[in-house]
This record gives sequence, structure tokens and C-alpha cells, in this order.
Amino acid sequence: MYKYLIIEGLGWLFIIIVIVIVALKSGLVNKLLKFFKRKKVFKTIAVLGVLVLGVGMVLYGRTSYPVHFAMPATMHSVASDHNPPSLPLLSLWRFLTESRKFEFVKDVGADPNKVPSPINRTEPKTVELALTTKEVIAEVADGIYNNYWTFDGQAPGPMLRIREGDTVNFTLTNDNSSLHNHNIDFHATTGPGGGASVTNVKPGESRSFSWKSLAPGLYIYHCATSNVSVHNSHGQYGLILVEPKEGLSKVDKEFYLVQGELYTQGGIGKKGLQAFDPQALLDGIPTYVTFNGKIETVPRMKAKVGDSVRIYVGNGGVNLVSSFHVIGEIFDKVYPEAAMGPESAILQNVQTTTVLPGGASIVEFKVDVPGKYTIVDHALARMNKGAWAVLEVEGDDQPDIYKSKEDSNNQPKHKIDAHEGY
Ligand SMILES: [Cu+2]
Repeated sequence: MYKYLIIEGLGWLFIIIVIVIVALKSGLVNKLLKFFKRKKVFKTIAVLGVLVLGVGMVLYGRTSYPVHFAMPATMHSVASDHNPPSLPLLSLWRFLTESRKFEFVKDVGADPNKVPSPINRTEPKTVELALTTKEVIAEVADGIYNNYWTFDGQAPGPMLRIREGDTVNFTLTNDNSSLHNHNIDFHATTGPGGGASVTNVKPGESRSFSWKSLAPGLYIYHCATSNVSVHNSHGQYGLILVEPKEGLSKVDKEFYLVQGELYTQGGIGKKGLQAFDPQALLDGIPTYVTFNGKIETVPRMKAKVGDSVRIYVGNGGVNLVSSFHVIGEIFDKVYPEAAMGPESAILQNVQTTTVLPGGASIVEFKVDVPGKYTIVDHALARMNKGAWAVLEVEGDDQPDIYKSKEDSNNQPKHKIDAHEGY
């Protein structure tokens, strides 16, 4: 993953060598040396001194440091949030020297099929849950490496599932290899920080707390260690479903998708290890927008014609509101903002639904026609940044619902749905 940095460095070295050789051959260096020899040393120092003073005054005059809302120094480099803050170069040095401890995760993207089984209990109980915060290196896409901060080595963290009224005994462990402190804020938890105030863990530490789930719904959990947006934009978010007492209707397939954002110094597609870009984070312009942490390479969500499908959708943020849409489908049912309860609205026949940063939604639909269905944030430029996943539906054609009027063998290639271009 350092290959591209080395190639770039060698490139600059070659360019500098050529410039130096040209400068020597053309006599430019000699002219400069003669100039300084002819003048007295004092004058030279005075000229340079005035020059440095001038440049310094210009830079000082142009820079402002508003006391209360300046970007924290801790955000200036790839390894942030040290306490006390360290200089960017020191942070970078620490990352380069200590990141060798990081695990290289082959596939950091959470599997959308990994949804915990429905809860069949009719009574609440005490459940034990645990997560481990871990900083890892993994690919966003082929050859593009990122330093992810994760729950359990994946982004998003594992989907959790409990029942309304359950009491949760939760333990957060921070892996030994971490460079940063972490904690967890469950949006399903009622209490200060959603648990963040009692789960701050240094590398190698564990902390536990218990909480009672008071309200059903689908909730984001995320790291809330300062600077929170930095932790979230490194991949520290996930979903917990609090099933209502009466349970949810049975469906054939359940999937787990969480939208997220990555901010890298290298532009989109730049290969090699990418440094974090705090300015892009502040500007709200992510380099990558992902479903389940990275760019999908093969469709992982599969269903059969006639299946009823439920997708638990979250948005880890931190900046973008998601316009969640499945191309070629209509949601039969949406739990807007993942709200649940007897007085809660359930929407029917919806094309696109909102998933707010730090929020969630539940969509349900029956798949009627075979084919590939691309799932997107319908702010479609984000597709070009990676915000898509594919649901593959197998089964017999359903000409009553959908058929081409052309002979399929004679169809020109460009008429084939561009989204099918795997
Ligand atoms: Cu964190």
C-alpha cells in the first residue's frame, strides 16, 4: 500500500535531480554564488532578514484563529485526538511508527446479510452485549487503503438486536493496538451520552454499563469520543434494532445497510494508503460515500422472485442526508425515520425515503421481477463516490409485470441498464 507513495517520491526525486543538473550546467548556481560573494555578508543577512520578516507579516496578517470555533489542532493530521494535542507531524510520525500493529482486514465492509434472528420472546430479559473498538487498515476499493476505526473490525459495526424492555449489560473493549481512546453512544439508550460518558476506554481497557431499552425502533450507535465527527468518518457507527413488544411482521429476507462517508487527502480513485482530510470533513465534501464501509465489488444481497424484503438502513453521516432509493422498486412500506409504536405513521408506496445522519429507516418491499436492483442514495452524484449496492433477484421472468417489446437477442448493448454493469 506504500507503493504509490514510493513511486510518487521517486518521481519528485528524478525531477529535482534534473533541475539541479540543469541549474549547474547553465551556470545559474555560479551566478548566484558570485552575487553573494560580491556583497558583504551583513548586507546579505539584512536582505534575507527583511524577506523573512515580510513573508512572516503577510502570513500572520492573513491568518485568523477564532478562539471558540477554530478547528482543533487535534484534527490536523491522520492520527488525531491525542490528549494533550500533538503537532501534526508528531501525530503522523506516531501513525507511521505504530500503525504496524494494526490488523490488515481483508474485507472491512459489514456483510449486509448478517442480521440477527428475529426475537421470539414474549417477555423482556437481561442480555449481554459486547463490542471491541479496533483501528485497522483495509481497502476502500481495489488498491485504495484507509485507516478505519471500527467496532469489531468492520464498518459499520455489527447489527445488534434486542427487544423493547430488555436490560442490556454492555461491555466496550478498546483493542491494545488502538492509538486513540473510544467510547459508544447508543441512540437507543436513555442516559447521559447514550453511554458515552461511562464507556471512555483507553487502548487495552474495558468498561461496562447497563441500560434498559425503553422505546422500540432502529437506532444508530457510534463512537462519541472527541472529536466525534473524526471518529464517525473513520467508520465508527452501526445499528441496534429494538424490536417492539409485539415483534415485527415476518419477511423472507432481512438486510443491513449503513451509509457512511470517508474523507481522504488523495482524490477519488487515488491508490495507496490515504491520509485523512480534516478540511474536507469540515467542508462536508466526502471523497467516498459508502454503503457498508467500502465500494461493493460483487452483489452480496440475494433474493428470489416473490420474496418479501426488509432493509434496515442507517446513516453514520457525518454530513450528508441520504435519499435512500432502490432503482426499479417501490417500497410497499416505510417506517419513516425508523419510528415505531401504535401511534406511529407507516408510509405506503414510497419511492425514496430520508435517512438522516445519526438516523435510520426501515423499508419493506416484495421483489416481483428477476434482475439486478441497484440501491442508491438518489443524490446520484454520490453513486460516483461509491454510494450503491446491488440486490440480485433470481427467478422466472414475470412478463405480466415487466417485459421488453424488443427481441432480447437484438437489443443494442446501450439499452441494457447501466447499473447492471458489474
Ligand atoms: Cu472512536
